[in-house]
Amino acid sequence: MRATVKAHTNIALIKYWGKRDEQLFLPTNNSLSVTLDKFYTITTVEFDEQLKSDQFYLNEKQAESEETEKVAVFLDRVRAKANQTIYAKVTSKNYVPTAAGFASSASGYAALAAAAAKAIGLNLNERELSQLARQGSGSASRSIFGGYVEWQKGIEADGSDCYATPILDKDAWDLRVLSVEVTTKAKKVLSREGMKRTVETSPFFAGWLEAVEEDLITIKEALQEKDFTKLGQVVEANALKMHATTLGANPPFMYWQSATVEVMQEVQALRERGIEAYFTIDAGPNVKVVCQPKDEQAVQDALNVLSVVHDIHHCRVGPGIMYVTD
Ligand code: FM0
Repeated sequence: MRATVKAHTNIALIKYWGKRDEQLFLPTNNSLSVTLDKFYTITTVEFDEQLKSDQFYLNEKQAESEETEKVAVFLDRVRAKANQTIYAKVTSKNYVPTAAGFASSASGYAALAAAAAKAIGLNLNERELSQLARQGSGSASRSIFGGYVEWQKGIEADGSDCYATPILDKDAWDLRVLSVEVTTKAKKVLSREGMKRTVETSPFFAGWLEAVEEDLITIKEALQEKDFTKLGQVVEANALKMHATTLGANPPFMYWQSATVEVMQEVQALRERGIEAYFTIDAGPNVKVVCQPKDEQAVQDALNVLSVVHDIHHCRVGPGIMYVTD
């Protein structure tokens, strides 16, 4: 009753921002991401009759009780599906630079869902795993698959039509994502809390929902046509619209810092110099820059000059979940 899974993180090109059901992690809009090769989580789940409670070890240390409780709640869903009551030991290692602003929750819950399901003897397909991973963290639904992935919001109240589907294979389009870490000391508004506050209080949220539909159509055209300009423009605009909703929230909040804006402006300046790069930003101050392989070095050189840039991680399009035999 033991299984190990490796899952990669992903970056949303069209953002998931808002839930219609917090318990089931049902989103208000479809989102579209690219899975990244560089950052991942490896998780082993072992169900054991001897255990009196679930145990969670993260990065070689026993996790805090709050983290362990979240994992236990997730395992309850897995146990309910399998009609079991047996507890598990979960050992997880994040190969995600925590300061880089990448949510390790996406790779974390994708790996946990697949490992727990396998270990307990559930024979779930990728779609079912995506639905399960979603109930740990929404963005994890997309990390089951490699390449370019769309998460369908669905319309059913029970979430039965809410899962991710692969749109384009990882080898179909070789784009690069530079994760630009900026120096920061700011306190975070977690994405879960931020999106909730936005849904409940921001008058701009209605505009977001309207605009995101059009953005999804555009990005799917761009992926089909391999039109990088079309893709980049909609990626950058979609991120800006997501962040605009936070300014209208009550109380208002902003994920950007001055360093964030400096990187954004340098990316725009790069385009004026004929180097095509576009940025996207999640629920934090760091910036991810999307470009074509031919421009990767020039983008890196330009961003490295900025004193606010702390580190740059280079990613390619990555694969879906993998079962590891130990
Ligand atoms: O990834 O409350 O998945 O589409 O990263 O756990 O479901 O951490 F920019 C924000 C990710 C949100 C956009 O939210 O939330 C995206 C974001 P949960 P997540």
